[in-house]
Formats: sequence, C-alpha cells, structure tokens
Amino acid sequence: MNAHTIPELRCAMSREAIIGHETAWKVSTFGVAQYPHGYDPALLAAIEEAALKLKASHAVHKHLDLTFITGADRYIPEIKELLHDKLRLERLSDMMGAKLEPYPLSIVGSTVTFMNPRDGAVEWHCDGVPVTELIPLSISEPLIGGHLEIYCDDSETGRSILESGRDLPRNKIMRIDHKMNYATLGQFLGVLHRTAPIQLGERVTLVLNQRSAIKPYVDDNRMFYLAADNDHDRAWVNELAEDVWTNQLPAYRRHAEEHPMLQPAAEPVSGGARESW
Ligand SMILES: O=C(O)CCC(=O)C(=O)O
Ligand SMILES: [Fe+2]
Repeated sequence: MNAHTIPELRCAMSREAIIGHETAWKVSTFGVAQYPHGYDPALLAAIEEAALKLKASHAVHKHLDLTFITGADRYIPEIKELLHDKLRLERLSDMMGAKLEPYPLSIVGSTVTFMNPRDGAVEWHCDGVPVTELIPLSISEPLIGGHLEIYCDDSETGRSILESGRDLPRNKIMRIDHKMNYATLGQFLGVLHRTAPIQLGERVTLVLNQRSAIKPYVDDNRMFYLAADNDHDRAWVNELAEDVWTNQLPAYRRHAEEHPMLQPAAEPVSGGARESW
C-alpha cells in the first residue's frame, strides 16, 4: 500500500453525520475511520516495551480517570520515527482531506495510554487536539469493555445530559472496537467520546496527535486543560506562546485576508437577531 491508496476501512463516519449538524470549527468533514495501519510491528513492540518500563516513573493519572505517559516521544525516541514519517502524514492527510502536520506541543504530541480496571479508561470528553491517531500496542484477550464510544449528537447536548447526572441515550452511542494492526483516526475536537470502562483485561495504546497545516489555530486545548494534562510545570506555556506568534496567528491572519467577511445586506433580514432586549 502506498500513501495514495485508500485503505480497507472497518468503519468510517463523517463529522457532520456524527454531530448531526454542520460545523465550522474543524480541519475537514472527516469524522472517524479505522483501517489497517501497516506500521512496523517490531517498532510498535519496542515502543510498548519502553512504555511499560517507564510506566511506574512517568505515567500520570491526573484527570478523566486516564493513566498515560504524556509527551511520550520525549522519552521513547522510536515514537518520533512514526510521528514524523512522511508517508504516514501523507496517508492521514489523504484520509482527512486536509494537509496535516504533527501537533507541535511537546507535552501532548504523543501519549501512551494504559487502560485496565485499576488504571481506569477515559471518561467522556472532547479532545483538545484536532486530529488523533490511536494505534493499539496490545489488547488482552479477553477484554471486557475498553471500546471507543462516540456520542452521535451535539457535544454540548451530551455534556448537559451528563452534567445533570443522567446517562447518554444508548441509541446515540456509536461503538468502535479496537483491533490489533488497525489504527483509528479521529477528528474528536467537539466530538464527545470516551473509552467504555474495562471490567476485565487491558489495553495499551499509542496516541499520535496532528493538526491542520493550513489552519493550525483550529485547536481546543485550553490552558487549564493543558495544565491538567501535564506532568511538567510551566515550560509548555512558552512553547505554546511561541507557536501562537510564529504559526497560529500568521495562519489566522492569512485566512482572514483570503476570506473577507461578506458585506451585510442593505435590508436587514427579518427573523434575525432581536433589536432590543
Ligand atoms: O483509546 C481510546 O479508545 C480513546 C482514547 C481517547 O479518547 C484519548 O486518548 O483522548
Ligand atoms: Fe479522546
């Protein structure tokens, strides 16, 4: 398979089909897909071995009940090989319908997640990063729970249901089972999802994050969220500011220049905003 072959898909769904309405804050209309990744099994095995050795000293269990090594490529150089693999990025860009680049912040560029009954899974959330690739390193057999669940409706609606203490309706949850040798690519920004709690078994996953090269400012990582996600103190703040000045702001200005706001119609459209409150 080369970069421009559309791989065999196990499942795929557009962003709009998941969320149920048009969206603007996005990289493309891509939602989620699972496909045979073809990555070197020896490389993935070496990454898992290194991650398991680092787990006791470097994994954190901070929020969302998730246990993970954040910024994992800082400690496991083999991950960098995959992160910057040109062919991988080309293939993901083809699938996404938008040119992707590695997510630049060292603390969240890549993670390794450890999910089992003791370490937890990950609770309902929307990703801070725009595009994520989930690559299973190991999946126990049997595994009860541990599948990806995606809420198929507006994420704010889902969050409000959860905040009121109710469960999300089962008929709005899409289930994606992880499978060895298959990766799951998702644009989970503004898409509510979780890993179903694991009753039995475990899985270890390599998570590689990307963003749009053209719209690097399309991003939902809020500062408190990055701070919570993080095993470091404050160096990441400078790294983020640098990226804003050198990449995000110029791209945003370029986009604004290329897409000037339409002039308002001479006659106000009735049924629009109220004139007084
Ligand atoms: O591994 C999964 O099924 C999902 C994990 C996830 O949502 C995340 O790491 O943000
Ligand atoms: Fe996620």
